[in-house]
Amino acid sequence: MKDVTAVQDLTAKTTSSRVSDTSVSRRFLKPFAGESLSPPPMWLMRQAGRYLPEYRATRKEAGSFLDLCYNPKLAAEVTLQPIRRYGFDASILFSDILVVPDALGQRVTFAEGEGPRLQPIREVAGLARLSLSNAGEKFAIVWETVARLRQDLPKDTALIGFCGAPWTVATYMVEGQGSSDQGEARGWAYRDPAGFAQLIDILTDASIAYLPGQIKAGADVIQIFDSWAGSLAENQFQQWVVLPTARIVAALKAAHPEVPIIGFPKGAAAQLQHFVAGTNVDGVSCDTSCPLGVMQAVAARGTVAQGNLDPLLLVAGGAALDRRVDEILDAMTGKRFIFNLGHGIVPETPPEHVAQLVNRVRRNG
Ligand code: 1CP
Repeated sequence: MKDVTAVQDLTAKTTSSRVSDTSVSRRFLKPFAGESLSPPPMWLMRQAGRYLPEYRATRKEAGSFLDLCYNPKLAAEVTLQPIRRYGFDASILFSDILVVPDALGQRVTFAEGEGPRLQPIREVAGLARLSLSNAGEKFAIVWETVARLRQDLPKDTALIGFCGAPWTVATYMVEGQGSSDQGEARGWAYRDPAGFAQLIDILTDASIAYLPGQIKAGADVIQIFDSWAGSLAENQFQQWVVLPTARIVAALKAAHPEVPIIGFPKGAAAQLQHFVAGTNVDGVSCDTSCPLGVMQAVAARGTVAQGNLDPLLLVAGGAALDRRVDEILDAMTGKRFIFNLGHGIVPETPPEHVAQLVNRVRRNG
């Protein structure tokens, strides 16, 4: 508890950028107020990234990937790059879900051309390395990026803050890197559920300390990325995905009821209604395998559905891309819907295909 208070003190010191903004009506937020827009608001997961030459240049200037995440000026710059090119309705803070374990004391590195690397934590004794009381300094750097963005973004562009969901962040902390089946984390959760719950609780508390600082600095919406939710059995999904996410949502809603929260339980389309009911999120991001009928059903029950174009269609481009965009729009127009991909843009994506997509969604081409 003492840990959380220390970070909350820091949050209180963050200058609020929200106050001057309340009169601006951002179209991105309208589906959350029950309005369906045509064309729908749009943004793309990983809209800042290696597919853009200007990102590659800034990334080089910054040094390592985490140096970029912890440099408010350059992190804000790469956040703005896709907004300048494509005029998306929302921008997403440039950072990473692994900033949280790094801030807690489990140092993260990104080897060039490879994914993240962490010294794995495989049992309760390893949790002693983690401390929320020291995390505030790194969180504050991210909050500064958000505050800069709120100043520099066009006034009608929404700003999305985010964190990784406890389950997904835990998988990286336990594996020490990305993995195809999250086997080490699932194994620990079965072998020693009480010990694994301590890790999940630490991450839930950290998210509850981290996200309000993003909101106070100017984030209009929060997205919680649970990229590996789909690897869990039904009862494990309830315990490690639904309950911790519900605790984060309840804490944010108590302090900031006006800020919509989007969940992204990737790979869990069959549990989507259950996820929405159990967590109280305002929107769900739907992966590529989620049937449009499921997205329609979610939207019909009053939750915003976001998604779900295949990022590989954005590599392919051409008529196949146009056809699928039209199918998604035909299914979702008139509903509470935000156009997005089912997962992040891949580095091979030609930037002109993104322009083609934007024109198609906005019915300009
Ligand atoms: O420049 C580079 O080489 C790094 C590539 C990169 C980028 C652009 C990484 C490393 N992270 C990011 C940015 C990022 N990551 C954002 C920024 C905002 C935007 O969308 O534009 C966000 C929201 C994330 C979130 C994130 N990081 C997730 C959840 C979403 C998802 O993609 O599933 C995950 C799982 C990560 C971990 C991560 N960070 C980076 C990589 C390569 C990975 C995946 C590792 C693996 O293979 O498991």
